[in-house]
Amino acid sequence: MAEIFDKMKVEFVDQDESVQVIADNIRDTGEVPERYVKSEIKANPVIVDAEGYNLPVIDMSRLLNPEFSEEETAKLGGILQELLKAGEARYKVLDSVEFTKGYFAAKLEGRSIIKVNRDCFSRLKHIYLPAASLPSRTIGSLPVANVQALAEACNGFNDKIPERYIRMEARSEEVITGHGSTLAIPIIDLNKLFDSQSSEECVKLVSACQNWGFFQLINHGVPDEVSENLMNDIAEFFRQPLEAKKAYSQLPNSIEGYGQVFVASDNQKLDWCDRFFLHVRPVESRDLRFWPTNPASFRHSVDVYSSEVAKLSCRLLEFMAKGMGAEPASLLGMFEGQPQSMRMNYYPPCWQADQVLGLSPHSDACGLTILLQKKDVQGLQVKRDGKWFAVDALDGALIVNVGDILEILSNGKFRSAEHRAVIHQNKERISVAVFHQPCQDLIVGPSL
Ligand SMILES: O=C(O)CCC(=O)C(=O)O
Repeated sequence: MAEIFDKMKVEFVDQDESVQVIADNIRDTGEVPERYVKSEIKANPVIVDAEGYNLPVIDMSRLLNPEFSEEETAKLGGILQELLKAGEARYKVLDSVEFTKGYFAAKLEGRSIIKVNRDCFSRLKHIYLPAASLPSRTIGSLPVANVQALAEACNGFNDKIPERYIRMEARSEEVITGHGSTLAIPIIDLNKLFDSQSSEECVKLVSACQNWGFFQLINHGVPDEVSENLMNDIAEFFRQPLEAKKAYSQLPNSIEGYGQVFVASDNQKLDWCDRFFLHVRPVESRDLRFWPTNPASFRHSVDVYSSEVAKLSCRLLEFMAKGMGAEPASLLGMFEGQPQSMRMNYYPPCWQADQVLGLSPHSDACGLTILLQKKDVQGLQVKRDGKWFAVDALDGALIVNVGDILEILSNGKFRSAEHRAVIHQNKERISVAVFHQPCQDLIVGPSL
């Protein structure tokens, strides 16, 4: 061993004086020795005390406190997602035909195309939606029985519900109900969003879009009277005799008008629901053949409600753009002209309510949906972490959800959640979904 050390020679070359001594010299001479000058420091300026820039703060005591834990966990989840997300888009190129086929195929199997894409194609980058191939313009539905008439015919214990309506999954999947004060999906207050002093509501909005893809909106500015008029007119329309409603029946290869949607085969399971679908905006897209004249105020009520909700959707998109880290003007530009359609859903009661489904699980193909429902009868369920959560809608609140297009634009930061509707045993339920689509002929891909 000693021999090895004998052969080693350690030489200290160019040894500096201690840095403390050098610092003293610099103070005296003002000169920094060349070896200590690092030009990359100047080339990469460091931002100090930039206004508005802060590392996110997670409060451990809130995480542990049951009262705040959900909110703080959501915040933490958002931060982790941000970190994981950096890098390439999660969405691959899909042409419109593939998207349309995929949307309907997934829908028919009770799934959502975006979910299928999340699972199967890890890099869905763009979806091109040329005007001619918007799903609702090209895909019709096979005619099936009118559900309202069917429900009237089999409303007793001895009446058998036709097999095509029996949905075992309605009972077999876990449903979380009775959330008490938490009401399952978050509540967002539009007034607070506008209050520039309060960033808390914006954090809540982002967390709702990330974790649920759904929220209830209060103080939304749509006058109660406007919503009530619409709901009353829709209820009156559905109360008319079947023949009167059939005057507005869908035509082949279209889902506009009165009827059912997404029925593509004779042995497919069916929803316990009749629907009435209209293209509402831009105004030139309206096909008045489908716009009822009875009740007399129907057209006016749809028009007024649609314009209130269009304004609201712009406000929300602006906040959502900020929340997803995008330029509000660029996101709003994609929704310019406000393509908007309205689906009015009529769910008759069913004495075997736990064996039928009002609306199969799906996510919405649009950017943003705003849902109004008739007071007192709940039925919407939202999927999160493999479980269904029953939504207890607050009186007067609107329910807002992120659609597939916003999920893609946000590169997966916001979630387009699967949802479905269940049936009440002895009360009818009416809901009105207003879908906000991006402009036609637009290539949609992650904007982040
Ligand atoms: O009726 C509901 O609660 C849900 C309606 C819906 O999801 C739809 O029309 O797409």
